[in-house]
Amino acid sequence: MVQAWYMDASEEDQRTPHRLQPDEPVAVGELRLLGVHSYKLDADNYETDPELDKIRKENNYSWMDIITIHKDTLPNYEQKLKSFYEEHLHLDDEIRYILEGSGYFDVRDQQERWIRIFMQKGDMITLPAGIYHRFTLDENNYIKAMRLFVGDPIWTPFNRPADNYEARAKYLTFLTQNA
Ligand code: KMT
Ligand code: NI
Repeated sequence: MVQAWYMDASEEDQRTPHRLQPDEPVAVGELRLLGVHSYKLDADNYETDPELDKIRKENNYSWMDIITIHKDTLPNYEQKLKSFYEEHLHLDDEIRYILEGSGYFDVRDQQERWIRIFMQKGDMITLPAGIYHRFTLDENNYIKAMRLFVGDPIWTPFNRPADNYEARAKYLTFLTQNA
């Protein structure tokens, strides 16, 4: 199961775990209440994995590509990392499946506290449209991930504040239904 925990308030290096002391873990059931879903898949066989096929079919994830985030492979590496870590939302779901390496997706809970989700090989996650979130590499500085999308991808991030989009209103309604 995917590991997640509440973050400490330290502004230091974004790539360190930022666990609270004592540790305050977050269970997958709590993530689900935020609309965040996770799966564990066989990343060694992603090209032929029937489980991945099933998830793609059931959710209409027709589009996919693979992104490798490493200083030698990603154009505008520093700039992109900086923008991934700005708090933002999208008008569509963000779906990522980790094939190699690792990193952190941070999401806000109902009380605006940051939850850090540790994503490593075999972990797939879906972040709902309208949720405020961000991404960072961890201290290994490397991740290879499949990006999935329903139809033609639109990656546009809307940095916070972005409260006037319908996707945000819909997401807030979804949250109150779980409260
Ligand atoms: C995004 O949109 O934040 C990303 O693509 C992050 C890297 S995917 C592991
Ligand atoms: Ni994003």
